[in-house]
Amino acid sequence: MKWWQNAVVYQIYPRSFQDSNGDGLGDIRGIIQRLDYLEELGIDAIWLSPVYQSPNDDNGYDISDYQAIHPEFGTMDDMDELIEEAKKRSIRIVMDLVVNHTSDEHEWFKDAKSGVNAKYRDYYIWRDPIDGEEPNDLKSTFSGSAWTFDENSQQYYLHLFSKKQPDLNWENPKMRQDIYKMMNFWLEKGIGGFRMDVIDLIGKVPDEKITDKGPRLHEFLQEMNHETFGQYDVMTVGETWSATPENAELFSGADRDELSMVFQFEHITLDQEPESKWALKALDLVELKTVLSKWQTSLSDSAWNSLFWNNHDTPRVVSRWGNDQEYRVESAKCFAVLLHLMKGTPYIYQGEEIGMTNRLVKDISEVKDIESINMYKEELENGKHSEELLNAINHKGRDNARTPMQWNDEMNAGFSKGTPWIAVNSNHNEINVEQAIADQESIFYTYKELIQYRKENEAVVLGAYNLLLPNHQQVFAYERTHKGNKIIVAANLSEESASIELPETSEKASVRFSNYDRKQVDSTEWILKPYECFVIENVNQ
Ligand code: TEU
Ligand code: CA
Repeated sequence: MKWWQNAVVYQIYPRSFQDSNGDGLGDIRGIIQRLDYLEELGIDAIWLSPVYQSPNDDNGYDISDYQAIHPEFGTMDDMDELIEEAKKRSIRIVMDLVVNHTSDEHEWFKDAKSGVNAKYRDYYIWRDPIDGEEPNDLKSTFSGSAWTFDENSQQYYLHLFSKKQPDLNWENPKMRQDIYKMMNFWLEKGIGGFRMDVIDLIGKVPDEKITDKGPRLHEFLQEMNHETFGQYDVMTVGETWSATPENAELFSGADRDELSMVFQFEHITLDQEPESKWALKALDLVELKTVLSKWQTSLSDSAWNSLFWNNHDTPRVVSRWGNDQEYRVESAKCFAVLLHLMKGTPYIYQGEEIGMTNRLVKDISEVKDIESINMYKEELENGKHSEELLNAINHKGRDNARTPMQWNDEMNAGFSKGTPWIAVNSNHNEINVEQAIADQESIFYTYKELIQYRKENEAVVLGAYNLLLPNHQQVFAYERTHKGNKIIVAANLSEESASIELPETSEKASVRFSNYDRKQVDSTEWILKPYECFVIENVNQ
């Protein structure tokens, strides 16, 4: 078994985690100060969102120097100390690799823009206008065309994200070798691996409007593996919005020499219409159970699942699919138990472990995220009303995940002694780490116990998964079986009580992780309270 198969990964969005010097921005020294907290939680690795040199057009996902630390986050010495201090606590640092695009302020692009014969011109994707227009109707994820005209050379360049994030040309072998050199610079520092930003886009064929699943994608990933991380005992996780169980085998099969695992997003898109995430649709629990169960059962033993509800791009799950008012604690524990007892590597997004919630905005002036701001502008011009757009942003905007980590009930939730770059959620008085640590019944201790449980129970890591009650509209229940040892996991994801039937259990069966006061297993007819979850162990001992 690889270390990352029974590991739990904690994602830090550094800008919002802990500010150590009072400038209102989280930083690396702030993370070092909080390593004891993460050791207490029991996580094995930190996925660190970008801390590199960047103009912050997309909060660091627009990199202008891959081998320099943004001064707002600190110095390379701070980064080396973070890797060292984390290692002392058996925590690996997994860096964010953003190589589908650079910033337009990267030296390569500054050179490329200087003219058609520039040394780095072909590191990017340039095309002549067609009939005086963009080469085709490829769209940017951040609204508008994916092509921007460069007056100087009278050509368009491609950017699937903001115009300050020009796409790299992966057809260029010299460009690829420069990326591999950079990756080896980081691997030689002893990092634990890479999370790879939109990595399924590097095989794009723009002239045929192919963006994901391009013809050379797996060739590039195998080359990258052989030239860099394949020589280390590290973890790689690809962000692949196009993943299906079929291609996940190609990305993560043990014999593929590609990645350890991928983030698939099929469950994340269940509460939207096909056209966009902003077109809201109510989640259908049966669909959620079907999709997640498909991923649990269709990957072969040689491939591997990642498991997540949240990241820095998604609204917070307790607000999105739970109940962040009356049943906030109960529903947050339901999502923790459901995710952490599945097969795969679980990811915890900062604040998820204390049940942090979305933060509502009343006006677009409060919004920081380029994706939301560009959508608002574009849709306003298309005649949509501001209230409808703000409602969509309050449901799906990425700022929901980026409000500062809530450490205590003091000013700015203990995140910063200065003015935070983004408003702190006013519920930090009740929802914060200090309160959670002091309360044995807090969500924090459910996460801590689940992380420990994974380490002690091979059934959680390797057990076969089987969905129970597939058509129940309120209850998500499944069983895991390994070498005759079976556990049953059940959660009522509704505000009404729910009655279910469960398989016969042995005398020795016992209840674990109950978020109410359920103590024993006493029948096959169960009535679950609103947002009640529990695990039954020794089901058939
Ligand atoms: O996200 C890829 C991406 O497409 C998301 O931005 C998604 O489309 C959007 O959030 C709707 O859910 C990665 C990074 O995670 C994101 O933060 C960056 O903005 C993006 O790539 C560009 O680097
Ligand atoms: Ca700071």
